[in-house]
Amino acid sequence: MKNIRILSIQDISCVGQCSLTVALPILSALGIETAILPTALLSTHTGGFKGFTFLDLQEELPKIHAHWQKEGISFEGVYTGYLGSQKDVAIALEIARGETNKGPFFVDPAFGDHGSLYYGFDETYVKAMRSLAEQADFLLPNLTEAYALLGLPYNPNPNEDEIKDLCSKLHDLGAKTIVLKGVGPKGQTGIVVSSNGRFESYSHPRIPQDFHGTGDVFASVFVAASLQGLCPIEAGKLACDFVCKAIEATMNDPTHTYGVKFEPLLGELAMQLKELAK
Ligand code: PXL
Repeated sequence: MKNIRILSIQDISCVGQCSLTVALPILSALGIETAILPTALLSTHTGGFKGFTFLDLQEELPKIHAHWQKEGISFEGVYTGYLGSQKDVAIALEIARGETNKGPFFVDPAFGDHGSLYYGFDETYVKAMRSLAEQADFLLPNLTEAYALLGLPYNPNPNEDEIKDLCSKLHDLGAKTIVLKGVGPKGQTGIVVSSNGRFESYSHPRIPQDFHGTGDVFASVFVAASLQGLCPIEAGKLACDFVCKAIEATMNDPTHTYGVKFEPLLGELAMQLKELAK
């Protein structure tokens, strides 16, 4: 497995198994050294908990970046997720498309699901996120985010032609490879990968239970597997299957409703990726 250093720009939700508390263990287990740029500090994620705290770290970000530039620190990829504010998005873009990033730019828009935006986000944030999507080498939206990025009404069940059209419009924005999540035939869910005129898909039976942070688990596995040399559909399959296993490991535990219990599965995932990346 390759020894690679990337930067992940996301919030820290102290409790809740999402964003950096998911990205760090997964990327590390899969052999990727992961530097972080935390955009905000929250007591928990914003879904399912009441009265969470939120400290915006945006004043700190340019100072951290300036220090890295002075030290000549750079990365072999940048992966962004939930950021928090429009200003964070602008800074993330500057870093991802400047000298600090020598590798691919992975963008998980991470601003909505099931046809709605996450708490605290509005059209202005979506518009800012569009500027990241335009520059993405890999864009990983769910259906909600894909439609919102394009300013189109949400359709939870697009047919194949509509999915192709959606991907083509996202390419028109500028995104190179698109991994559209949450699509599949009836009773199934999965991904569609659209890249260089090729269109591939993967689906599996849909588990009828939702957990927070599964998008972050998917993105983290996808980023690591891609950097370890897997093609997008193979990286996507690995990520889909891992999310399913993590959901299955969590769904019978009524005390664990905030995220998925992915940690005990990381050893097996690392071995799987090592085999696939040979
Ligand atoms: O999993 C995405 C995510 C990340 N960070 C925070 C969130 C969410 C989703 O709700 O609230 C703070």
